Amino acid sequence: MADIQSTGAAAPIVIRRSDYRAPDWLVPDITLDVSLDVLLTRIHATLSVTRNGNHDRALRLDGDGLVPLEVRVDGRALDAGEWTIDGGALVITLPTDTHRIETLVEISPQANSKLMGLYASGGLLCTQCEAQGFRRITFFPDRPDVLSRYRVRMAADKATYPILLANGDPVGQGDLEGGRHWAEWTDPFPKPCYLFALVAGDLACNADSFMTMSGREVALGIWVKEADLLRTAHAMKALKDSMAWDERVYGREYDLDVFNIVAVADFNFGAMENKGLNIFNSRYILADPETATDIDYDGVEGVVAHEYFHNWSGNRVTCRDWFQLSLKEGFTVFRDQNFSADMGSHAVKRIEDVRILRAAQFQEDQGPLAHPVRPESYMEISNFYTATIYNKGAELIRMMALMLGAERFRAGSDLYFDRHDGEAATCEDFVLAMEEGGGIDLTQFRHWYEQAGTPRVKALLSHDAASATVTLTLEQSMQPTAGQPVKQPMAIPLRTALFDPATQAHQGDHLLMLTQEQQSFTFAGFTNLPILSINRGFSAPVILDANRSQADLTFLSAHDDDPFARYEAIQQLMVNVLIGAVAGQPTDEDAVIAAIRNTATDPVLDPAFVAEAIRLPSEAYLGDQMGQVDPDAIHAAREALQRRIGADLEPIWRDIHDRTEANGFSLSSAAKGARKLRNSALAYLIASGASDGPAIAFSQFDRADNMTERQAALAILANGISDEREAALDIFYNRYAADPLVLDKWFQTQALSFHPDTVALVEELGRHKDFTLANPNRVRALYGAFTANQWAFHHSSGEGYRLVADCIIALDALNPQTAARLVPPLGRWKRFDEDRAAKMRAELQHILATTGLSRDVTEQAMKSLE
Ligand code: B3K
Ligand code: ZN
Repeated sequence: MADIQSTGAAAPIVIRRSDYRAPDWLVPDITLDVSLDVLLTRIHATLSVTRNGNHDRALRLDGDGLVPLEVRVDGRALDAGEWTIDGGALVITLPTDTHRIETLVEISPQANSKLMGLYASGGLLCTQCEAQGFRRITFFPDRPDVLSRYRVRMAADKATYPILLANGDPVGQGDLEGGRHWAEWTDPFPKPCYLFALVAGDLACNADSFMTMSGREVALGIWVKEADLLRTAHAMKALKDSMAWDERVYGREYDLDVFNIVAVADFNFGAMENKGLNIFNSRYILADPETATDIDYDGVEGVVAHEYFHNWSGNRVTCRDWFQLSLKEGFTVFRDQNFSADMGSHAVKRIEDVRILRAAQFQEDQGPLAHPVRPESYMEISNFYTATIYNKGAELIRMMALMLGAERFRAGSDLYFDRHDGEAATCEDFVLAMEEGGGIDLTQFRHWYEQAGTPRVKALLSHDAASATVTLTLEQSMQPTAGQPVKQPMAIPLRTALFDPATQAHQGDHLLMLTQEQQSFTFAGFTNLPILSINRGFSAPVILDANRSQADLTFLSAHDDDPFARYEAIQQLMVNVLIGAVAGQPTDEDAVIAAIRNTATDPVLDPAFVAEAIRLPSEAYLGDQMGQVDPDAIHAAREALQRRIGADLEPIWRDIHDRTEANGFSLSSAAKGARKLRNSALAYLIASGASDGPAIAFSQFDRADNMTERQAALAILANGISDEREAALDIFYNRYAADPLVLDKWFQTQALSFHPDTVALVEELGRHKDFTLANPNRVRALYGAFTANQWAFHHSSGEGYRLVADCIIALDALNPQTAARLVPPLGRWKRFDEDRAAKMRAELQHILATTGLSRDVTEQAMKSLE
């Protein structure tokens, strides 16, 4: 901490899980009367409040930047001396146990650059309240365990805001004087204020309907700008598929008469599950072949499902406090992952999800911001919407589902929903429901919620010829993390199979429970040493060290019947070669080439699986495998291996590339898989150094009838130096300059590129006329992507760090939440050499020295220096 004492940033207050106390006052009902205007919106709130328990504490209504213009208790206007403002909150001492409180405030949506609370985006007015944005709209106990019934009346100029939407069901509307109109909505389901939403604007609707399993008709609406209406079909299909899936798989039915989704251009993250009125970042709603890649289509499907599933896992059963965030997020990610798997390929979805987990969550665990799935403390809750809460949280649910089996898991989830419907629950409530409903003891498993860090598991297989047995010895360990120097052994479910190399078969999948620090499992009936396939399906989120030979990995890469394990074997072959090359050791590249040839030419395999399996591990993932990350050596080794794979197998890449050219666009799994493989083949073909490579890539770029192929070709060209590169970037820009979501791709592709001047190019793009800090998507497309480009971001000059730090400082003044998300890459300094580490720390100190720095960025930067 010595480093930060010389800076201007004061340490924000720490909120602790152990300090939880039930709310002093409840608010069973609230009425909001909102007179909307982009410059000045007036909010008149009426709260019925009831004292909770026997105490004489004052009523405390959170507020952030609000000034009460009027405060009334039971109809009587209070004098200024009868209330106080404390840390933004309105404090009133009340004589009896139930009262009616009225407040009047004015706020300016236009001046709201934080995009929290009520703000303006592209001519619309919309809200974002999770986690603590409602206090920027009106005075209220802004905590998730205060559940209220809402009645919302909005009034606005009819020409500018013809559509007025809020949570629940519409109950009335009409015209007013002066060209204004009003609409009223009520939501019968009590909800925490973080789920409140309203939208006003000139919106067109893709209207549809869904018949629930009990025969109720729900009116569905996806609201967008008129010009975007044709791009909403995929989102609507995803919504209807999700509704049917949640009925079929979890027995959960939708509960209101309407379900609306609105797309907005300026949004701090992906989307928001407000009751009956989801608000989305437009990138997760709008999709057509010309502008969206297959990954974008999958993103739309997955996020629409995720937000819809929150209606039960999050809204009907919500969180008691923000330490329980993974209760809704981990579970809902698990649900959306399984939905997407059911809609497409289980094998490929699992590989993609693990890739994301390793890239984002494993990195988090290795750094100073490592925290448990259920954190013990925070300064700013917005900083805890992390891969640990979301993706590792989902892995916890997945492990429970695996240990229980489908039927008992369903019994557990039924019990959870039935028991806690209408309540604000805890992670412990979920685990208890799984224990009771599923009939399992999860005592030791609870460490997964408590302990930060990724367990490491060593596996060693030995054979005893005399008894014809094999023994698998497993050993687990966990690195200390901030505040947790010593870790308890975890309960780790490992799906395992033992292959007979002669028959290429195994005798079945075993679910081994590793519960001790060291543990052995013995299997009878083996006359020879079998080949170990372990952590099949990535049954546990651990780092495995099975130290298997190249021969064993080669065998598994060809014969493992678990697709994830097969993928993993090929990846491990590549990692071994690349890490060896970085260390200057002799490496067995032939084994990698053989495995790739074998996989790429196997006619039985799903092309989407092949594309995943033959893809080289990312530079960041390779860095994670090293004691100290050497970005330049990793880059050089990976490029060299890619060249070699490209050149040695060039005819295969040409063949795949030609063969997978489609006539006409389709979104079928087969067509998506073919595009994915085609793009991988193109990348290897270019890497081969073939003289016609850039021309082939340019031709794909030029002729593609879809964004998946066009953007991939652009990205491949952007990595090199060629006339085709400059031409393609120009054409792309001119063709899509009017489409913000596609222009994001133009920025992102350049920020991710391996062009030698990427750092300077990113700096230049930051000054481009289309770059703006006001739009979070644009910031993420340029600077977010750049921090993911290990080689460029960690350029030895330190210029990459400077660029990002300057962006954080400038953005923090506008939008702290999005600024804070850019800090963690600078916090990974311990993983790099002294020179880089010193430069990263210097930038963190530079950030902390900024006057008026937000709590969001202060927390991230302070912790990153520790
Ligand atoms: N619950 C929101 C995330 C809110 C983030 C607030 N900083 C979206 C989601 O996870 O579904
Ligand atoms: Zn969520």
